Amino acid sequence: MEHNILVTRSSMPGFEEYCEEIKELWDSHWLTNMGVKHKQLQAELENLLNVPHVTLYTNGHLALENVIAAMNLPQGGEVITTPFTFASTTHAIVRNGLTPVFCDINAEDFTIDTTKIESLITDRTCAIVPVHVYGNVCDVEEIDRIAKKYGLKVVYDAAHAFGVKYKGISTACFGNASMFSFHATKVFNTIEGGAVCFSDDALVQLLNDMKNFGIHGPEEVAFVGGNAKMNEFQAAMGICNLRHLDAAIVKRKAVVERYRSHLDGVEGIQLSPIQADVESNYAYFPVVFDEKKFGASRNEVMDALAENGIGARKYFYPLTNTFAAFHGEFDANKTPVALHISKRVLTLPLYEELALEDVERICKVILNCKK
Ligand code: T4K
Repeated sequence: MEHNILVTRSSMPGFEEYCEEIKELWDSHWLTNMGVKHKQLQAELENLLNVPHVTLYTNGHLALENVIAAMNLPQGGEVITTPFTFASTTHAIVRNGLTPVFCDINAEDFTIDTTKIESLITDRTCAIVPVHVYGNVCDVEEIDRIAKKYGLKVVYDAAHAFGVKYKGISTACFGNASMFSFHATKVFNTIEGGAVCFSDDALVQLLNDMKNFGIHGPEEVAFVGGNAKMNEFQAAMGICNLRHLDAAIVKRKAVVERYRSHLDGVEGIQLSPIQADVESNYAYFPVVFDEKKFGASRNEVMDALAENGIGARKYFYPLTNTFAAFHGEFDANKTPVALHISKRVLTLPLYEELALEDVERICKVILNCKK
């Protein structure tokens, strides 16, 4: 019986390395509330990403919720975003009392279709929340042009795009702010965790207060904030994992190249493009199946993989604009490309330790489905 393969597997440092990193926490008894590890990781990330400011969070979702709140948008304002994403993106908008307006994605790299943004702008539009889905970089130049023309804020959901560069610039540097997820399933993890990256100095204190109950000083609580601080154990994990990030990306690249060598050019299979001017982090490996040409549907391929102990996932199906949570408020037919892709996409296993022989095994099962 061959071993099971899950869709991903957390990158972890050596046990000894992590123990060494957390040793001083036993001496200091300082476990959270922006301690030394938190500050160290923040400084390392500012340096690595070449961005003026990084604020660390207990998870990516709260990072996104907080930074959207920090944009000071009008209650009920409209925020243009895409439905082809994890629940977090849409929820962060709605939980801020804002209204998501869903823009379609483009069929090539699955990011927001910038040719469709302007027709969605009304006098209530206040922001755009695009998603660098799978680590594919959005058309940041066009988004910047539109935002400037209409006076809109831009907050990128860059949950998948840590370590990705466009024209040599980190994805941390675009828009008013970018959010990264450091969840266990991401290219770089702090167990759970997240960050907001930005250049506006005025946001530093605001974001720090927001993630700490609105406490502005020892005797001043300036507003009703929540609690979203990254703790010292998370930060220590990040410090360790950062040392191995480059090596992890090299291994992921080899996995992706092996997948491409088998699946690229197969009739009925569409792969994510290799984007021009982009340094990838090889975060996800989505495959879109055209049943008519391939001879098997996405669901049939997924079932065949499952029968062979291989856990592929439907990231991202269903679309967020179809969630029961929204009681039919949105019409997914207005985002037809996203709807089409979400019914056909399958994300294959990808992590740094995935053996190339396992990639061979996965591709064999997929290609055996072809009729
Ligand atoms: N925006 C976007 C676009 C996102 O994709 C996400 C998160 C966010 C925002 C919010 O960021 P966070 O608040 O999560 O930091 C996973 C992740 O939980 C989630 O972080 C991620 N996106 C989403 C795309 O995927 P599930 O429900 O698919 O995870 P789960 O538990 O099924 O795990 C998937 C596989 O990962 C498992 O089969 C094995 C492996 N795994 C999982 C865990 C929990 C590990 O190897 N170690 C682990 O600790 O959501």
